Amino acid sequence: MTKIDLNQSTKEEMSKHSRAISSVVDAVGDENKVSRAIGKLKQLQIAIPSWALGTGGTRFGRFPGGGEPSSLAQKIEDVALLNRLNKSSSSISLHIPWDKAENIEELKKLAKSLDLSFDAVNSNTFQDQPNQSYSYKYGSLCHTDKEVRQLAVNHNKEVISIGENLGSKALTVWLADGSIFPGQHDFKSALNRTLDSLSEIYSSLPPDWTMLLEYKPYEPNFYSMVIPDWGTSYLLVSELGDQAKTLVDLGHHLPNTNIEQIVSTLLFKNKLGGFHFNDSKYGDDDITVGSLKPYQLFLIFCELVKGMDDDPNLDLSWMIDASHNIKDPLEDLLQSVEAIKIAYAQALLVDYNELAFYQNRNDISQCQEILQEAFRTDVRALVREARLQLGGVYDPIKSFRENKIREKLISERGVNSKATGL
Ligand SMILES: [Mn+2]
Repeated sequence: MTKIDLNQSTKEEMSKHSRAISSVVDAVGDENKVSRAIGKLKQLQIAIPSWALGTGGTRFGRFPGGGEPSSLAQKIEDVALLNRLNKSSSSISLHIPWDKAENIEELKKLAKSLDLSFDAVNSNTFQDQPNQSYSYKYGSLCHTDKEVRQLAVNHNKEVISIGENLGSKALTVWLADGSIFPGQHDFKSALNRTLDSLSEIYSSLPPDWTMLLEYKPYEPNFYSMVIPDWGTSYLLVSELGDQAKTLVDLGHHLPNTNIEQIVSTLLFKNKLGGFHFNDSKYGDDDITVGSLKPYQLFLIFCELVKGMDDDPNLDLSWMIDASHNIKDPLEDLLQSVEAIKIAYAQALLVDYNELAFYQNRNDISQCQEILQEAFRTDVRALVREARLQLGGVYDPIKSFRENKIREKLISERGVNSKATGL
């Protein structure tokens, strides 16, 4: 890997930064609250999925940029670069079989040398692999044919054992299973078969692992999905046991769904397992986190902050799940991580006792004032301070450009990319 040195922050940047910190302290009026927020921001690490490091695409086309990783080792190196810049991306989430590697010990060594760990492992039963004995054309865990279901179950078990070797602690399951036409599925039987298959996978879960179950209302199936919503995921994870939790992918909702309320309900029943962050206007658009609906992201984080305050042992899995069709993937990931941290910082500024006081008096205007006061506070200096304290850079995107990181990757890896995944 090319050695990349990063510029130090300039004097001007640092003095601008200290003025910005003072102005946040002024606006918040409580220095302890600000220090506490910086401390919490330093702890939040967001996993980077291996498939987000290359340029994505749509079913119509793909327009790759240069210097994309063409091996798992290069993907790990890219995550290490992100982490050097923002100090908040210290783990990578692998997707099997896209990231299946022969040389696991070497990859573990590489990750360790770069201070990275392996986050949740993701199974894939939404596409057929070369020479696969049965097809997932009509579904996987829900399939009418026992042999297809067994193939999908065994794949998930294999993903768990790969993850165990890597030091992962969670399996994420997203099922494309569903039907395209009315009458194609008997809903109850398809759900029942899915539960049976998931139970078999769950029984192979190591005792310190979590199974994260996603949901999605449509796509690739357009009439019905076997797990279309949080309620169905909740039903399944409740049946499975304590180690199974629901995973909320922000893009897996119909437009205008109140995601923060879903988060609160799952927290209430201790069934929230984690997040896939992205943003969307219509469906699973997978665009940069916070680029469209930053207020929604803030409201979600308000529920999370309350949940984490109620249960300090709450262990959630945080990952970006976005696709970058026309942006530099690394810049896009830096922007996404920054947006998550900004929303978290704003949510940390809310005084929830004060909010509860006004909620109990039904003083709705004051409730809105409290939330919007926090949302409208410019907290970027807090995010920056947390990053600088951890040894990250002043401005990740600026650093990425000034240090010509993409140009260096292109000269090392070439212009033509063989990146996998969407
Ligand atoms: Mn997802």
